[in-house]
Amino acid sequence: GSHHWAYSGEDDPAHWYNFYDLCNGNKQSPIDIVPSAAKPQNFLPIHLGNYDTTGKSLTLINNGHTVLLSLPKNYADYRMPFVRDGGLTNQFIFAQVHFHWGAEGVRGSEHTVNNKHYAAELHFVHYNKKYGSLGNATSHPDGLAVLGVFVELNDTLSLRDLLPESLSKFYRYMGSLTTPGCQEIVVWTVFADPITASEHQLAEFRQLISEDGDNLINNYRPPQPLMGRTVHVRSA
Ligand code: SG4
Ligand code: ZN
Repeated sequence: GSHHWAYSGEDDPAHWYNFYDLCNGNKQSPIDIVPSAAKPQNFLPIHLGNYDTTGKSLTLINNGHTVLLSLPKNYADYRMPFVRDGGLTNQFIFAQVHFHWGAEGVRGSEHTVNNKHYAAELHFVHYNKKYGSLGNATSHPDGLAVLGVFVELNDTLSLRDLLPESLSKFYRYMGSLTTPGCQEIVVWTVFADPITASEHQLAEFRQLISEDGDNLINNYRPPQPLMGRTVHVRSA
């Protein structure tokens, strides 16, 4: 589908299902994470490959819904960043990282913890290697692995700090894309430890303009019902 969707107004998240059926499914994302209800599990540590190979070749674009950082199309296969282990069933290849943020620092994350919002949330989107591309992977229930990272306000940030210092504690559940068409194809990993950003840095994001010509703010979907799903937690 290609019907207009937005985070406020007539096409806000409460109305996405009118044009995107799947947004009304039983395994939607994001969710509210309740740590005391999460089931402890002995996942292997998350293994990130090629995450330290960067370059001047990273592109940052505003696509009207978010800011998206990706690698060039001709990036060599052997250098592609990937994630495996951590309870994932296969190797998942990096596709892009994007952001969700609020108008103020008290909201902006998509996932919440005990109903607490962080100021922003990063999503590292990866596709299952066996499907060859992001496009192919989005029609399979084991198509994507997204790593979610909370952003807390503070005063220092270097780009290396886009991932938390410790990856050892994370939540794991089966969910969906958090934007239309809301396909239920994502194994979600949400790290417990946040990274930090300054109010000034988030102010830069809030200057961006959305597809509709408004300020690009509050581009997060509210938590969706668990509908009996189990949230697992790894803590080393
Ligand atoms: C954002 O709208 C990105 O622009 C989309 O990326 C992304 O879709 C979508 O969010 C949903 O991703 O981690 N929040 S999420 O569930 O990655 C995909 C693109 O359209 C398929 C490239
Ligand atoms: Zn996202």
